[in-house]
Amino acid sequence: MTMMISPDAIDVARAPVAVEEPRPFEVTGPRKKWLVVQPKSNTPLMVDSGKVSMPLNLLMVASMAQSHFDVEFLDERVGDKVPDDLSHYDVVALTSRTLNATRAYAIADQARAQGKKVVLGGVHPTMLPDEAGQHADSVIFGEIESIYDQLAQDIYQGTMQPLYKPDGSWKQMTEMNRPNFDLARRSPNAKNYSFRTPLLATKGCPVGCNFCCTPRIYGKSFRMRDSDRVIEEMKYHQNKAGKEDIHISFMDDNISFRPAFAEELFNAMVGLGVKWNANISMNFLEKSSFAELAKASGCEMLNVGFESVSPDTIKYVHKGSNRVGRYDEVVKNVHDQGISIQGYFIFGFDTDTTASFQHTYDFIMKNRIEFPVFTIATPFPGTPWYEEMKPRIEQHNWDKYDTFHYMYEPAKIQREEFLKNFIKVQREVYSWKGIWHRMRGHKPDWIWLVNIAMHYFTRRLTPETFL
Ligand code: B12
Ligand code: SF4
Repeated sequence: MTMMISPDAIDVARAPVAVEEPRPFEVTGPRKKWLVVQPKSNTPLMVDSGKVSMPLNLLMVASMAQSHFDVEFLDERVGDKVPDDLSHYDVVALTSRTLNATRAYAIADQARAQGKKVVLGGVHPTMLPDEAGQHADSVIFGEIESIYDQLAQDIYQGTMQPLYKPDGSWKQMTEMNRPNFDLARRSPNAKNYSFRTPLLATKGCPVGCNFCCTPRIYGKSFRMRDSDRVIEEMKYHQNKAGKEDIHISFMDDNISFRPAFAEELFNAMVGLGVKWNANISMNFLEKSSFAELAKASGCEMLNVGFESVSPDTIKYVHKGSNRVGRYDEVVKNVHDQGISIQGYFIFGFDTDTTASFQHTYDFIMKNRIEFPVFTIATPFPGTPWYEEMKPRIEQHNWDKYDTFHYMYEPAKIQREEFLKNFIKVQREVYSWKGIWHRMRGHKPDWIWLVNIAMHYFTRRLTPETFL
């Protein structure tokens, strides 16, 4: 029996449990070959261009598959090409978010036309397994770790099932091994990966925002690795890079959800010499001591989902972790430690009015947010919010589900007015004057470069960009 945890058994999950493990499945004949692909989206915007982050989710899939299969890894976003002739492979395994689902399906159809077995996983197939099932032999719900043994065995025995879905429980993260980054690094296009090393310490976020896929996939579960395993992984990457000063990007949904774990991990990182950034819940930053510990452990930037400066909108999206009245204090706590903020702001909820743009602009300028990101409210398929908004949604092409396209008309702003203001707020925040106001005194680093790139990008925006 594989060790599984139920969502409510979080603390138990970290304790050693003595169970009799089954003999792992062993390959007796020739090893089958997997082609593992990260498809590039067809979105016209910046999302998949420039330096991209190494896809940790797919590397975990590929690393796991290596125990039973020969694996080749391709990432279309860096310039790797999927061959027309797939005769070399037995299985084509693809990951997909909504914005690259169309491309993932095209590759899947190509593979199946050549008689290959296709496995589809990732957020979009998880949210829409029936749709994905039309292009795949097997769809994986959630993560590969929780169903891998069965999948590997079924592929060899020719008994692949249409859907692999753990029955309400997920595998412990304490068993998670370090993914094999060499699978991606050996690509001739690997120079197009960002210098940041993706790493995972926890998974899940039970906050329950209605626009987010995470609670729909992982429910109320929040799992943690052993902090010493995370530190070991950081040291491995330091050794590999031949220097201490590496940049880690945590891929966690919300690294601070269990404060005691975050504190344990960050304390263990003090003195290690890494720099890091992570998604984090604002309520945790209301205490100045957390920002102090984050700084001591090497934090250079926190990714904060402010989402909106309107309490009505925060209520509308069910983001219980955000208290608008505490925003200024949270920013101050972070900035007092010299940590930068990548702040996410969403426009287009039914609670928004034209004034929301001005209020957001005022907040950003007053608090000198270094790296503001503006997106358009996007109901992702599979969320209850999508079902609610469905009759009003104007975009039915998955390529446009990149959070930069106009999805529906908000209740209190008409389309023209919305797009005009959406462009205006971005242009003003990223005008030379706006950049100088927010960034003066900030050391010369890549965040300056992002601001300069955003200046030129925002000059090119027109209402049509978002349609
Ligand atoms: C970290 C993160 C990012 C990082 C990604 C870095 C990277 N290296 O991948 C950054 C900041 C760059 C990013 C960008 C964006 N993101 Co993001 N991101 C996340 C986040 C918080 C975690 C993803 C992650 O890597 N988790 C860690 C991995 C190890 O866990 P996992 O994803 O569960 O992976 C397992 C399964 O997915 C499964 N699996 C995955 N693929 C496959 C394939 C096969 C064959 C199999 C068998 C299994 C399998 O096994 C994996 C291993 O355990 C998710 C939330 C979430 N929980 O999904 C949002 C999320 C994926 N992002 C989202 C969005 C919208 C975006 C952006 C469009 C935002 C924007 N406007 O810029 C861009 C799109 C970028 C792109 N080209 O895809 C949405 C996607 C919604 C959707 N339906 O598509 C999510 C779900 C958040 C949300 N709002 O709900 N993101
Ligand atoms: S806090 Fe972030 S990760 Fe958690 S449910 Fe809300 S949007 Fe998703």
